[in-house]
Parts: sequence; C-alpha cells; structure tokens
Amino acid sequence: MHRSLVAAFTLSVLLLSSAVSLAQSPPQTIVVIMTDDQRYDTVAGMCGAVPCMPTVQAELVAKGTTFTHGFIPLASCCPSRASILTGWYAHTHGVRGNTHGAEQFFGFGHEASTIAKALFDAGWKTLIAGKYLNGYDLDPDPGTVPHIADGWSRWRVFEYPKYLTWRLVSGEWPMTSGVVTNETQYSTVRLFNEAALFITSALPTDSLFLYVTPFAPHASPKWEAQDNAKFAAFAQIGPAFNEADVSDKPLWVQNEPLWTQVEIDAHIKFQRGQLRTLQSVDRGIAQLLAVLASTGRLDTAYIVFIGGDNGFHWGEHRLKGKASPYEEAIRSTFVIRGPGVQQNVASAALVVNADLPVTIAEWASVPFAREGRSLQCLLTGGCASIRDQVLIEFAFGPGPFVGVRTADWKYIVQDSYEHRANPSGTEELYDLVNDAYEMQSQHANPAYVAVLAEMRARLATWAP
Ligand SMILES: [Ca+2]
Ligand SMILES: [Ca+2]
Repeated sequence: MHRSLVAAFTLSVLLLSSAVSLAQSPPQTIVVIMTDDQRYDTVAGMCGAVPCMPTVQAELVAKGTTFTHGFIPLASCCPSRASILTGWYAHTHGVRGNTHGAEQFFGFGHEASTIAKALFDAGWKTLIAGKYLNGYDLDPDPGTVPHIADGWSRWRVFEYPKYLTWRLVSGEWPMTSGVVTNETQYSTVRLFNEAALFITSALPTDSLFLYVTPFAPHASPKWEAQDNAKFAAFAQIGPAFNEADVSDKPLWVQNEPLWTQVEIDAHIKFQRGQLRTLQSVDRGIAQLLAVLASTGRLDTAYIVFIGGDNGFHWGEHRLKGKASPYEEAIRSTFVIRGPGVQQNVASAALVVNADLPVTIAEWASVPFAREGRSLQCLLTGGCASIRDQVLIEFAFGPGPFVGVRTADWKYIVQDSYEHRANPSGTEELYDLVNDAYEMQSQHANPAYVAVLAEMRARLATWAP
C-alpha cells in the first residue's frame, strides 16, 4: 500500500474509533445560573409569607444539596466572577476590582484558563448568556465590535447589564468579535430564552455547559408587571440594622451615618423590588428544567444555582451594598442538584466560589488543578467538610482588609493580603456562636486574648 494511503487509512481508523468512543460516552449537561448581588438569605426558605424563589425551593433545594455557608472571599462582582471562571482566589488571578476587570482578565491571559475553555477543549458546547465581567461595558474603541472570549461556542453577553433597554453582544465560535444589537425585551427573559434555545438546538450527543448570569437582583431593580403585587408587605430589618454603637468597628464604618426614616422607607421598597426581579430568574429556571426534561437531559444534568456572585447589606452596620467583611457581603448560597447529589440536604460546610469550577471539572473529567476544592464528597455525603477556614480579602473601596473565618470565629484586620503575616491596621474579632450578627468586636476584650492569637496565626499562615 502506498505510504499516503496507509496514512489515510490509519487516520480514518483513528477518526472512526474516536467517533465510536464519543458516541459511547453519554452526553452530559451542566447548567450554572448565577445572580448579581443576591443576599444569601433570599435563596432558600421564605421571604415573608411565600418562598423567596419557589422553583429554586421545590426543584433545587428539595431535590439537591444547599450550601448555606458559601463564601465569596473578595465580595465584589468582577473578582468573584473571575474566581468562578478560573478556580483561583482574587489575589492569585489578580482581578481585584471591577474597573477594567474584563480587560485585566484578558490581559492576564485568563481567557485560556476558564472552566468553559477546559470543557470546550474537551469537546463540550458552551454558552454564556448574561453578564461576563465588569468592564465589558466599556468599548475602548467606539465603532469597533467587542471582543469575544475564547472557550465559548455561543456568546450572548450584556454590553452593559440592565433590565429593560440594553445592548447584547452575540457571537458563535469561531468568531472573535461580536455583533451588537439593541434589545427591549426584559433582559432576564431574553437570556433564559437564549439558554433554552441552546439546549433545544443541540444534538442529542452534545455535552452542554450553560453559564446563565442575569442582572437580577442588582440595583436599581426593575421587574416584570406580573410581579407587581408580590412581596408588598415584605420588610426585613435585622438585628444589626442601623447598629447604634459602631465604636467597636474600624473608622470607615464609624463614618457611616445612621439611616434616616426617609432612607429606610426607600430601602424597604428597594428590598421588595429586588425580590420581584428574582421571580423572573425563578421562572427562567423552571423553563430550563422543562427543556432539560423534554430533551431527555434532566435526570443526568447538574444544575448549580449561585445566589449571588456576592452578597448585599440591607442596612446591617449602617451599610448598603457589598465591599465589607461582614456576613451579608461575603456569604452566598449555593444549591446543586444532579446525579448522585444528596437530596433535600443543607450543608453548613465552609465552601467558596473558587470550588465551583473545580467541582464542574470533576463531573466532566477534565483536568483543572486550581486553588478551589471539589465539593463532590460533600454532595454525595462522603465527607462533612473540606476546609476549616475561609479567607476574606478586599483591595479597594473601604479596604484593603484581610481576614479569616472559621465555623465559630471571624478575624479581620485593615491591611492587605500581602501583609497578613505582619498586619498593622485596626483589628476585629467576632464570636459568631454568641454574636451571629457581629454587633460587638471582641478584639480588645482580655477574655478573648487566646482566640485572638489563634486567629492571627491562622491568617498569617493561611494557604489555599
Ligand atoms: Ca455583584
Ligand atoms: Ca457594636
């Protein structure tokens, strides 16, 4: 046989055997839905007289595992989203703020290192529908079309996240720059429609990864008319709201004025609006579950709900927004449903955003050695914890601050991650068992000197 014919024959045998092996491995489906600035206490359970998110409650919480203690070590949009895409902590991936975040992520070369890229390289079809990274809203050169990140089969990304009138950047691999369209459909509905279409238009043999990231319930909330009457009596004023004595806290908290009644009234309307925006997300999840069922994918699909990319203060310690080391900012609730995942289980294990892509990689059997740890043994009941402390870090705004949180204690110091072994700023120490709302820092209390020493040492030696 001629040498080139031998080569062609060998190649065709190789192609045939690889096609056979692909056909023999059942296609997988992984759906990640992540909200923007959602509080951890508005995911599972009740918001007033009704479930905060009824479909999440009935279809994910009741049929999956809920991580009540998910943490966002750097509680801000872009650093968190970069961790969820790469499995690295913010001090490692280097995107420590929101300004120019997308440009930094690209500049550091991280687009080649995302979980989407790892799956894409393994033959998966991948979709992003929604918010990518902060800074993607800034067109550096007006008149040019926006860049599309590597690793995505289909790209449906906000040019700037909004609810009502917005711009969408669309593209299909191997496009490297997108097409911009002006949109007027309520953005959450449009994004979930894109996700549903991605599933229904796929081949039955395709393995699918969907990353759906609506704007809800980010400020300023706008919701669908059908939700106008919902949560009309909701008002959450927690024990730490308008904390009267903040002398135990650093200067930037002491400088926050008490809220006036006018501000409180406006804020309660804001809370109700946030919950209403989440109802569209909840219906979108129901839509995807139905499409997964009708395409025969539901029983083998992993569904991950991250509520949200960071937390949000509702007036606790006089604060609104994120950018704090307190529970409302750094906590998120993660809910996971899928094959082998324990159902109707709530886990208080300490887990972080960087764990999620590592877990996804394990499900898909793709290599992804990162700082996050797989949640798989927690999901199957094979273990009760994967770490005994989580990092807290911040690099802009009121910060920098850095700290460590265990199941029972939180230690914070106003200094940078790099100085954690020898920090010089104001300290805080909270006894989370007896003071869950962080009303009194015990850093200056002689009764806590041993705990303070232990927590300082934990921070100084912290490693992922
Ligand atoms: Ca956010
Ligand atoms: Ca206090």
